[in-house]
Amino acid sequence: MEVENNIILALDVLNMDDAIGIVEKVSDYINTIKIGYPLVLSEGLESIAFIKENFNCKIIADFKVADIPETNEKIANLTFETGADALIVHGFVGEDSVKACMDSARIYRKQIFLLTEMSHPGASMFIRKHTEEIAEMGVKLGINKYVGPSTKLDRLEKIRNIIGKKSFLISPGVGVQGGDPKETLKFADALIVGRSIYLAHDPEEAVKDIINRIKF
Ligand code: OMP
Repeated sequence: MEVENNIILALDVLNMDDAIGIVEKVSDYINTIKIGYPLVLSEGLESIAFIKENFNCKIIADFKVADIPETNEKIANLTFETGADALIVHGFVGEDSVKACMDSARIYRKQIFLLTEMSHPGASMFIRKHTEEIAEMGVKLGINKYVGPSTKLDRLEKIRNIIGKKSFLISPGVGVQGGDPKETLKFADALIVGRSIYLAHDPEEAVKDIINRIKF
């Protein structure tokens, strides 16, 4: 996955007008957009296809899929049918549930990202205790795309060490949640950024600012 400027836009807005307005402002710099529950539950699954077709970008569907294998398979199939290029899948549900999404991705020739640990404070209660095992399970299953937190760089480094240099690691938590873009890219291949861009007075300037912070 070639992520332009190493920045993935998390498009967590609640209507299509806002979504289109933001993407229009940043599309010269960003070619990969993450769409999740906020936009899809507001505007429908077809918002994925709409953004993809109108802006010629890659879409990562963030449904943090975490169900039994049979339900995971249905969720993954529906997501890939709508045109999403990749799907974020929770690892804590275990191998069979993750495999169901991998099987779907194989059939549709799409990708999955395995979520290893989360960026918010509450992640330390449960998921953190199993991060390494989740990443190890991903490696065993042959997964080469992962999500890990930019708010905890020691954890991100651990995840990188487990998944290896060749895996693709994307990292949310930059900006509002406290993660630093440049530091994060020491371990991650791309940043996931939402509010720092879509809530900015000038989203284009916000993206340019992150690009500058990464470079210098
Ligand atoms: P901002 O905090 O607004 O930049 O948004 C971060 C985005 O990344 C949101 O879409 C979150 O749902 C998502 N995210 C996290 O913030 N933390 C995680 O641990 C995982 C994700 C994710 O899977 O994308």
